[in-house]
Amino acid sequence: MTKTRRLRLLASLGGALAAGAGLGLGELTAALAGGTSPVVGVATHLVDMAPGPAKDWAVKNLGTADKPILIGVVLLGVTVFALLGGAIGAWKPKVAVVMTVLLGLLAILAAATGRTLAANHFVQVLPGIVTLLAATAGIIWVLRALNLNPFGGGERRKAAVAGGSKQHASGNQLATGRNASGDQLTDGRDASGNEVADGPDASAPAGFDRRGFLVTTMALGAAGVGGLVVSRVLPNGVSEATRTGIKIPGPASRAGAVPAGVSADVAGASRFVTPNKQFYRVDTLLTVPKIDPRNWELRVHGMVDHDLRLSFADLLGRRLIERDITLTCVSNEVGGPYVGNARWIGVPIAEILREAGVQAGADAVRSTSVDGLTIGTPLKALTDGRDAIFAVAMNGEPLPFEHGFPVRMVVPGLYGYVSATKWVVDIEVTRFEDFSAYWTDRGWSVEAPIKTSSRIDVPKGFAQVKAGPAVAAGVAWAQHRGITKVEVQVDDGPWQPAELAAQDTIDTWRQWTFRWNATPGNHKLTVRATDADGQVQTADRAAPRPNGSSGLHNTVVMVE
Ligand SMILES: Nc1nc2c(c(=O)[nH]1)N[C@H]1C(S)=C(S)[C@@H](COP(=O)(O)O)O[C@H]1N2
Ligand SMILES: [Mo]
Repeated sequence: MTKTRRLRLLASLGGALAAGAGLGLGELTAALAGGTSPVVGVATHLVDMAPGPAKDWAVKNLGTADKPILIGVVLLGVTVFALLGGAIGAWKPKVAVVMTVLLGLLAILAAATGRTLAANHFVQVLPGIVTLLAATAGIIWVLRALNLNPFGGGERRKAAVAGGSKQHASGNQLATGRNASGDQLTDGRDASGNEVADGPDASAPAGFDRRGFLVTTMALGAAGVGGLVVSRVLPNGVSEATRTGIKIPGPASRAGAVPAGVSADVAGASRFVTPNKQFYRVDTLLTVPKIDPRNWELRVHGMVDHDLRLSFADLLGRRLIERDITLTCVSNEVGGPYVGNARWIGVPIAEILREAGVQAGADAVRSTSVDGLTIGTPLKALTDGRDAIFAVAMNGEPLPFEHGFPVRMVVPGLYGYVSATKWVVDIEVTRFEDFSAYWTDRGWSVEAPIKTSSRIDVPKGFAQVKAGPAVAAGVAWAQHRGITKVEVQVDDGPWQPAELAAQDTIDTWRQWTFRWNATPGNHKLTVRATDADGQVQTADRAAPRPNGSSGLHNTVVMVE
């Protein structure tokens, strides 16, 4: 390996370690003091900036895995940039420093312009500042250890060259233990007199402080890894024990007993109640907030007669209702998984709005999550008598962190992105013409009632089925209208009624089963639902954007 290549290699390694130290200490600061984690801050901007189709693709193809993947992409980007910066530094040390400063500035910028709400703006950007300072000090340290003085003006350079000859000796000393490669290094340096003549920054002085470099890189590595590890083990927000330890008072109004026969008794069919652990999750957050309910507060303001501030205890002290409500994501493709049904407990939103006194002319509620994300909901959907709630419990436990602990909105009949604000902290009564919300800024419709839909759960696509009597099963949903009919078509045959499981409420999905006589060969099963308004699910295909997918789900089975 030539001396120049070797130097470049060491410098790029040092560059990456300097950036790593910056990030590690930045993460540590974020964990200790709060503020925006540099990596998460930048990744969140990528989420927000991602063009609609890219985001749709990620939601569809990566699901929840898009979050770790995104973090990985940011880390990879930083690593490549820092390796490159270091390598350039072997030739132009100043540029390496500038590149490192830019990296730090990016972290600060991401924190300063992120949508996170922080009372203290300095704390918000503090992790970014630490990242900038630590990474910059790190790269300067690395360059110095390699005898590449980034601030090498005339005088300094002379000093460095002089230092270099001193190190020439030490290099040789080491070389005795290491033989040829040390010599190579010094030899190469002597031979590269040409380079020195090339320009002021090309002056890589002879020899370098091997030991110093080793110490530097080890210290930087330790800072990076240590910061990262400690930041991960430090308690972040309240614990799982605190969450599960919360006692939700018994609701004043119980949900009706789930009717016997709500489930399609077929293996592989969706269960009527989706267990929390299996409940789909869609949000833009890279780290799940773990809000301390003792610090949580809901602000109600805007076009109201009285502003309200409600604590979590205030909320639990109010009249609670328990309801079964099926949630659906607008991003769900025909036949997709982003639908789930749970038993919720919460406070009717209408009662809180009544207490605040909604003023004439308002037509919307703008809700804000702890991370600054906003959602716009038609005021009417919150006050027309349906069971729109500030939910505090899901399937018999306090809301899981992922699903909005300690409080989220749940509104029957509307897609989640216009109604189901998780980690909600602020409610503003307003007018649609006066604001735009997070998703509507990204090309989704302002209002979005759920489209009547149905899905085949079994058989799965291309399942092998024995000829003879066979059964298909699935779910259908048209929240707040209710499902009255489900039909299945075999190949191009007539639409035949499926058997409907009992209806729980019009706000929940409904299971169906279909018995048919399977004959050998490939067959296509197609399903369609009819809602209580008499609307038959449309066969017209539409993509999820801008207001929900449509079209009929089908599945092909192989009968033997
Ligand atoms: N704070 C916050 N709330 C949010 C979202 C979000 O990105 N951030 N996504 C919404 C969307 S698009 C849906 S479909 C539902 C999903 O709720 P779940 O993750 O509990 O299933 O939450 C809604 N609430
Ligand atoms: Mo959604």
